[in-house]
Amino acid sequence: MRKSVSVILLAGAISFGAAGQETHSVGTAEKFDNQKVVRISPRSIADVNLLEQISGDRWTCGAGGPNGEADYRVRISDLPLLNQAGVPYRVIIDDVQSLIDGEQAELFNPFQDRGFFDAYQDYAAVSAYVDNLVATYPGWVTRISLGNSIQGRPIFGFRATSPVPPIGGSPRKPVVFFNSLQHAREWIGVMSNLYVATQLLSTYSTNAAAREMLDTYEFVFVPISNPDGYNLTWTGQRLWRKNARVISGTVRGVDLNRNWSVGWGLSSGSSGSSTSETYRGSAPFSEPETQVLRDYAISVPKLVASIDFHSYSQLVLRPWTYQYTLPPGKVAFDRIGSAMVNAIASSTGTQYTYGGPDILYLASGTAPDWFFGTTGSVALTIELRDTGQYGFVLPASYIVPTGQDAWAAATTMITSLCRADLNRDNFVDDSDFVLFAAAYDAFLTNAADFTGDAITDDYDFVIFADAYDHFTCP
Ligand code: 0X9
Ligand code: ZN
Repeated sequence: MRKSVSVILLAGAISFGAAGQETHSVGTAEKFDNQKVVRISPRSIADVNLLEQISGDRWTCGAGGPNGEADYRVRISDLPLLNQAGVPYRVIIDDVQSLIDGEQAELFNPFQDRGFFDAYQDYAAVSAYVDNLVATYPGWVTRISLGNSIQGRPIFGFRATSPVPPIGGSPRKPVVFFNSLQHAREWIGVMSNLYVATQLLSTYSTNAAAREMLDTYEFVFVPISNPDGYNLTWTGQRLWRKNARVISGTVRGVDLNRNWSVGWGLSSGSSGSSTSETYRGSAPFSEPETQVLRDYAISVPKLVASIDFHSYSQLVLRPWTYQYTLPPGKVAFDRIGSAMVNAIASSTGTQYTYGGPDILYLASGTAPDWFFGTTGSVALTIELRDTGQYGFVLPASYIVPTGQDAWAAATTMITSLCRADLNRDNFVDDSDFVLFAAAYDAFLTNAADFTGDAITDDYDFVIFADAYDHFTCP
């Protein structure tokens, strides 16, 4: 089987590219000439296996499930293999390299006067933007450093909240966490994440929902979870997905979204082979990037919700991602997820689909499964635009509209949380009261801690009682 994209960092060394036999050495951009992206409609698993063999680079699956359509990057010279085998497919991207060339021309056009969200931004520019936010919103935004990537790049982020103090003298408000770019080539995630942060902060005084959110919660944004991979995509390896772990002398990489401990290691949703694009790594949390994200999340006293931004396919995905078994609180996920896709549709007219692994594919060892599995908080994956016209090489003109999708989704998720619905059946009723009372009596558990102080106490009771009076989720 042909292996996936590999980069050689050692001078003079040579490697073979995926879906292409071209070789390249240090500093040379990997080229994707004579390659297309095809959308296959597999008749059986054999068709998928054939594509895994000749391509090795699945871009994504469209909504429709494991037996639905899947997108693969292939060489033109391999199309006869598909034809011979009779695999039903259509070409969705005719010329991968020309998309990348167009993007490069736009990126490095010196004559364009652009705002931050009119163009994709590299690691240094994103870092500078975070400093700008800190300077623009002193006391509201704090830069954080979570730790370093495998090549030593800081994984930075920022905390954002209003000066309204946490209820009841709690040291910290409950936290909502937004994470993007575990996958290096999914540039739109970085921009959408920053767009959400910017909207939240800049509309505080004009938008009641933004004010309510910033007064109630603290937001943590980590725009670039995989800085080494991001760097590769900006320096010639535009379609790099994984991190930059060196294996057998070559940068092969681990898929960070297969490296988390919940569901880790299953071959149904990850690979044990380092040449695969879904290589899970040698052990759960073998990678520094997932370690530092995990450690930061563990340090948060009360995490209420998180979104892991990816692209593409326009999906809102609930847990579990590693198994079809329904998660506890599935009805609450359904309520929140449906509200999110409806909100996106009414905001930008763009259709997203909500669902579980049945509408995509199984993925083992993902971040959202870990967040949900270990904290019980609402944890979602959002696959942003588009649906395959441009795939990962989404033109910059999509940044603002996709940011608006993300903003509609994020605000709706938060305002739909209904935290007092402790058993997550979409009603705040006596069965929740029983759970609340038990937590209150035990005094230590943070199960019903709405204030974020890790104790269920009278302050939480006030919040619970208010929701109980309304008897239903808002
Ligand atoms: O495979 C992934 O990690 C995500 N898709 S992507 O195309 N961005 O790589 C999706 C993972 C989450 N969910 C499910 N498979 N349900
Ligand atoms: Zn992804």
